[in-house]
Amino acid sequence: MQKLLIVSNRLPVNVDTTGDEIRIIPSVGGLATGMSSVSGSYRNLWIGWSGLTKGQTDEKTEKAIEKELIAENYLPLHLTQEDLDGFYFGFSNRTIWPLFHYFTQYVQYDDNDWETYQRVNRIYADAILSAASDEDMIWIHDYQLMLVPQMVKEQKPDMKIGFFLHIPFPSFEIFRILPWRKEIIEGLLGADLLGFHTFDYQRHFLSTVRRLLGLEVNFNEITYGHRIIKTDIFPMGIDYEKFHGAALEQKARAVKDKTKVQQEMEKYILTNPEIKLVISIDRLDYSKGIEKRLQAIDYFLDHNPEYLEKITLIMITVPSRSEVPQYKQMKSEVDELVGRINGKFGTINWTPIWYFYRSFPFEELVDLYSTSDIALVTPNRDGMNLVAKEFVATKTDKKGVLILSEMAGAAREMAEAILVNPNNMKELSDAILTACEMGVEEMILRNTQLQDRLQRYDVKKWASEFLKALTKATDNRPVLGGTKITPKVETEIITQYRKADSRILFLDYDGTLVGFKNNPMKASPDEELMQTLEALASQANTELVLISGRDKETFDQWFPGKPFSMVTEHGVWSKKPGQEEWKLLEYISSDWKMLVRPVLEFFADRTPGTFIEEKNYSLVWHYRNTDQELGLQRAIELKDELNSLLSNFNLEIMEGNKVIEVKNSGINKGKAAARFLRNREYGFILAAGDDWTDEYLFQELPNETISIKVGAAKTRARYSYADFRNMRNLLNQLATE
Ligand code: GDG
Repeated sequence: MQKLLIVSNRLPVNVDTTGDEIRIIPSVGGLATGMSSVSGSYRNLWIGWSGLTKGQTDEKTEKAIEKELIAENYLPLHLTQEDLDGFYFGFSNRTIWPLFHYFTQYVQYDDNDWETYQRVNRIYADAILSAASDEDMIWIHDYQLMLVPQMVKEQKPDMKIGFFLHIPFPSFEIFRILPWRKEIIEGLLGADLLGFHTFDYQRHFLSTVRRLLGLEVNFNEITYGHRIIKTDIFPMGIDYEKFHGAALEQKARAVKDKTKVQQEMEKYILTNPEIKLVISIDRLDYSKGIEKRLQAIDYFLDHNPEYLEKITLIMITVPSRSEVPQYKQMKSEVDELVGRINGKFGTINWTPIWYFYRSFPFEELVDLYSTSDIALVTPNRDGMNLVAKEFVATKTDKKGVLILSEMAGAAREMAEAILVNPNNMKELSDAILTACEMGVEEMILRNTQLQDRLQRYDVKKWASEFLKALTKATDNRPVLGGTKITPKVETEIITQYRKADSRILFLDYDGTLVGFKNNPMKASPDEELMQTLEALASQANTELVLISGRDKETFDQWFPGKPFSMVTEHGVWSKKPGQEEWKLLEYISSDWKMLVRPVLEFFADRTPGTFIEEKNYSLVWHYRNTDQELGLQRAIELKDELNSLLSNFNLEIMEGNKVIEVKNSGINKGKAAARFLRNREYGFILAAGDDWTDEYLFQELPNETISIKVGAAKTRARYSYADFRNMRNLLNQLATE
């Protein structure tokens, strides 16, 4: 049976070693529920930190804990206090968490933390590699483990790897601040499927990939070397039945069987029948907007004195990451604010805020939700926010109002809530007033729709949808271009080459033999390449043809008197070894340039970083050096404009790698190459190219040609390589006959 490996920072269990026996207590978070719901189809294994640090217990106990955990399908990782400090409290929670929640003022850049983050991510990756086989599915969770996908993919390219980010992915303008931004993105791109809560996070991620790595993105797919990586939106749901069911069951209980919290609340309501209970539950975290929420209550009471003694905020803040300085500071700020408001408005009979700094057991949590009239969920930023969803799920009579921040991912699906900007004090206060005065009919209408959706798309559905998408993304892994050249295929090509009595190689230049440079003139051949080309061309019965879109002047400058043929401007000119002059292969006119040049100039002028290159028979607009998104957008506009302008001319608009070239039609590399094959038989023909213009070459040459596409894209070529380095490696091998 196929295994599903779930990997998260922490295992969803608490290990209790205080008694005589080791007790494994499962924590009942949403993730664990979602995972257990899909476990029927797989053999599950959950990998994560056990919650105990190395040395916290003696070795014997550590072994015993490990045994117990493994028996329950948990693979515990052993982290030291130092690991945790750098990896968890450090890089994860002092760098990534504030950055991804737009708290740039809190972001700490610490090389040691980064080192530890990499080292600990490696521990997780190694655990996966040791526990999984090729056909298994790996689902990695969250911001603590962003390097793990790539670390695993490197070793096991066929493993099916999914990654889900539980927190927001920030806009590129924020993300680019990070010194290790490339490493993080490359780490994530090891996954086959990347999941986000909302469209915005996905959009930010794709834009980052495009801008930072210049990768091709089509809709929600990223082309990365030979691979296509999918991204998609999976808004995490809750265990609806569990919350709704518990609320129903607890309500039906006799008073004496109710929880203590419930009994107290009911007593309070009895003596204060007009009271509105407002619930607020979060981890104590600056992203949750707790201070602003308190200020809004202050503002509300100031401006709506009729609600004095008629509204109570039950505020639960759950201790969290108390080793991170900002959390400590926030704790004292919240303590002080609560004290001030209670001191300012409180009476003998009434305390405006009931404040708890601890967590509550599940049953009490459900009672707090279901008995409150209003939930105030106003984070500054929140990946999703499950509290908002849980509150609605417990409203078995559909009475209750959710006030929800627009900045929570949940707001995207919960339009029937009162949506607020958490920074707008007046709006927040007005929302509290609206909630207090909302009629029952309207509440029922809103909650019916909200509940329908929560019930349909619950956490089980979330988990199964993700896994379905991961299976789909990996089962028919799209093969881009031709067959990937494996070492075995490479050996076969080399053998064929050595056996052949006459051979010809057609090689494109830019992107095929050298990488792209911001300035095309800087892409001149290096020493090593020159030696390879000369060595190949000097072999007996071997013809080498450089076939490029470059102009002849550049090639003359770079390759003076070299022993190989050159074809320039996509087939307009050709020059054989030993010849002094270039030969015009096709007679053509370039009168059309007068018309096209001003259009290209107009685009170059309003797109910073782009420029025009003029060749004898073509004009080229280069947009590699501009902002990736702007460049693509302008390229679409330009093609549009040229198409309408040129319909009466015999011209062609060619899209190359970050270039748009206008040239006379009917001239192409394929036609030029075919001339070399006239009147001659070759036992071995190889053609390699990286862009669209090389497709003519692949199309025109005989079927037995070893055609190689360099880079990933649709192609007619038989084979493909990830990049120019692989191509050079093959040529080097051919050259050392
Ligand atoms: C991250 C993202 C995203 C809270 N107090 C008690 C208690 N809780 C439970 C709630 C809820 C969970 O904790 C909190 O989940 P949130 O979604 O609100 O927030 P984060 O912890 O920040 O989670 C977030 C989430 O991941 C999932 O992807 O939504 O945006 O930041 O389930 O019920 N549970 C109990 N007692 C408490 O006192 N029993």
